[in-house]
Amino acid sequence: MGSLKCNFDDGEFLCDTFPEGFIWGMGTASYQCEGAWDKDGKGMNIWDTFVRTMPEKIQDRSTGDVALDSYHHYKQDVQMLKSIGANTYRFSLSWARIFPNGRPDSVNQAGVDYYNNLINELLANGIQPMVTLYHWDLPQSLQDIGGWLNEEIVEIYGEYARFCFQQFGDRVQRWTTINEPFISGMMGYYYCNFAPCINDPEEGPYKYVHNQLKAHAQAYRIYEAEFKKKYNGVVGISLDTSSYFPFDKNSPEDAKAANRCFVFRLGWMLHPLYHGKYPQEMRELIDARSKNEGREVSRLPDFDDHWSKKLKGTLDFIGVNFYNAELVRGKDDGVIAPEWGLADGIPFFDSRLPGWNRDMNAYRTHDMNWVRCGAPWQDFTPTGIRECIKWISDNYGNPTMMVTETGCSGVDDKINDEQRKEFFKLSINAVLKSIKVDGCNVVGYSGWSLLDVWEWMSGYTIGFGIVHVDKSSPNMTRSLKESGKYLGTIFRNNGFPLSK
Ligand code: GBH
Repeated sequence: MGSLKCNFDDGEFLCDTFPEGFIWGMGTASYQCEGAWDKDGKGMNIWDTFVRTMPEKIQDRSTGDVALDSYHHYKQDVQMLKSIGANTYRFSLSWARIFPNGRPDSVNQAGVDYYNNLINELLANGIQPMVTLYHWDLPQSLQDIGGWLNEEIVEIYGEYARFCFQQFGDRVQRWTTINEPFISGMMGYYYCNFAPCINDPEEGPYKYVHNQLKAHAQAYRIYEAEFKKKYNGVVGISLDTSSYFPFDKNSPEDAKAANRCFVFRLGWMLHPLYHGKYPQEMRELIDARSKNEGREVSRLPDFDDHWSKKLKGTLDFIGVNFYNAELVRGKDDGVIAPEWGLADGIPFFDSRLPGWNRDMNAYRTHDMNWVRCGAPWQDFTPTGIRECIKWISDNYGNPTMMVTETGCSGVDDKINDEQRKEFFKLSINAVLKSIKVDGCNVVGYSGWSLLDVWEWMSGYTIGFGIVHVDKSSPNMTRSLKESGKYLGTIFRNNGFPLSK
């Protein structure tokens, strides 16, 4: 194994290795890679429905029906992981493949077998499975009763989680309950470009996240009471965030506004999971606005005593998903770049939109000089992850964290993906500094994504993979990109040791 040459030229690159036992991996999600949407008894989920009822919402009108057909080619995926020296694979379970109607009475043995086979194949190759229970593909029959806005979902999700712990818990040590409540809530209920596409921008995301937090706690408590002693695994959640920097470094107002963005993005979830209630700053701002709007009840719900207690202390680790840095102003003085990150023509980051965006009273923009990645919403800001990790550490007592996603979008993704290679180099070095310089407790790094998976509303127009998949070849041939080869060197070296 050749060592990486450390580059001292910029005086900033840190040559050092990660703590022993560091977790290295890459991730995928069921709907984005499995395909086999109607095979072997799988039930419909909200994405199966969405791509059929609103095909125009997907940029290239593609679907995840076949995707990369990991359902039939998972062994190739495992070999790719092995070839880069990964010790972990982060993947999600398709709820409707396990319970076609969302509930235990409908259990589909073929679905359970598929995940058993995948898990066993991983372990046979020295790779630990890390399972996401929910990465956005809700069974359609649960959406039919109101989905995440119906409180009943909390119990039902708990039953699903219990079943998965029972079936796979003897071999799966690391679980995340839910992937990115913020993104899925905002895209599904605010911008309406994700399933289930229900337009309720002012209240929808708040209700959605509220029930997801309860569902998380429900699953955590079930694991704690029924499985922890036996299996001694860990349960966390994956939270998405941008890094928020003050636009003007000398402006205390901008600094406060940047902090408020972190509170609204991460504190929204972390405060209930640590303290049993939403952050005070959020509470006050949203309560006041709701009142001004003539509402009798705040748009931000509340937890009763029972739930407050149940929520508190339900994180063994925090999964951090990071894609973007943003600059924040305390005042709207016209510096917002209106063309930035368009979602259906609506600037995704526009702080003037109602609901969450406006509630937080901060004006977000980017630097026009930043290099861009492939997706219109992504600037090339890999080192920004350090800021997020530090914010969590400073505000929640330096908890155990793991990077569960970060990556670089590309267009016409090539085997020779120089920008992505550079992204991972700088990103992983930033995480190394989080540990070695900032003293943060980061135990692992799982990049996004293993394969060029189907990218939701962008279809196949952009990719994040370190593995290219030839979708026209009969066995969906996987080949490692340059970024993947490079990651392999980092993984095997456990970082960036000084070259001898
Ligand atoms: C993650 O989402 C997901 O967990 C993962 O499934 C996904 O493949 C990956 O990131 C890459 O997107 O076009 O302006 O509406 C979080 C990140 C979701 C953020 C899509 C940007 C589109 C912004 N992204 N979103 S916009």
